Amino acid sequence: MSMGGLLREKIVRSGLVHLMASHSPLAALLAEEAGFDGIWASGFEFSALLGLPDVSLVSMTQHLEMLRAMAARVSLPIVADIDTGFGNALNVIHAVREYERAGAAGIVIEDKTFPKVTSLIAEGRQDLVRTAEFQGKIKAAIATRAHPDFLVIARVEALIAGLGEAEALRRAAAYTEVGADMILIHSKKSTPDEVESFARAWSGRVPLVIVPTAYPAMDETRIRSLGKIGMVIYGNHAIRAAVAAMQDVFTAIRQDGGSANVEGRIAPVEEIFRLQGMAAVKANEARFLR
Ligand code: SPV
Ligand code: MG
Repeated sequence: MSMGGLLREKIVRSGLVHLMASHSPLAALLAEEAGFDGIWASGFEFSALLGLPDVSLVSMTQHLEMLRAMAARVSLPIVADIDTGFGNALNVIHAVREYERAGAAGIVIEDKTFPKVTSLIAEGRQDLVRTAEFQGKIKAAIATRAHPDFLVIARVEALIAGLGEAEALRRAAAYTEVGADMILIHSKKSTPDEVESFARAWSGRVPLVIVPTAYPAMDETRIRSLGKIGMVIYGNHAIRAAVAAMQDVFTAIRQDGGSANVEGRIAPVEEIFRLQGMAAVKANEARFLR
């Protein structure tokens, strides 16, 4: 079964799949071990990993290379965050070919203008493309995918842009009309109300995807109770966890003049060996190096 098929099957079987953002194969591996259903190849996380803002600076090639490296280390389906699709519908055609070949289960493409500005920033410049132009991008993605199970998820940024629920619903319906498999409705409100209201008003023709970063009160019980959401993405928790842990440990080492005090709260080196697959290295040494 294709990765897209695997993810679709999980959605049908459990009603709701949980994806964790990853910026590296190691993060993806940890998400897999923690029991997530899939990986979100987040543009925000990968930009942050490179020390860059999430404003269309990272190239498709750079992102693809990381996605391939992740796909080589985990067996979970990976949904690629391809931002605006790197240009117009012609760029989307190229991107879909490349991401599907790289092993992605699907893509999320957002209806902002290129270059985009990260969604959760306060007072960000959030310009959207015309609905018809974005429909063209969705159609291009669908016409290009080699396997019909490859998920084409349309991301509606109307709430992020402050255009209101009616415009968000209108765009979501227009994207579904041309074949989008799911609608990602994004919100940066600090409570779930905006997304819950959208979900209640949504026809339910295709399932919704949400990224409850700004409104963490939206837990899985609350998500399931709406009956319209098929995928939840924890959009930046890997990089935020990593940053908080590194800041804590780096500061302590400088303050304490050594690393003795942090030993108990960092992973033992044996744990890193395990994640790196050193057991297989040892077994192969015994088998082949004699
Ligand atoms: C990402 O993780 O890159 C996303 C989600 O697109 S957000 O940063 O909330 O826009
Ligand atoms: Mg993104």
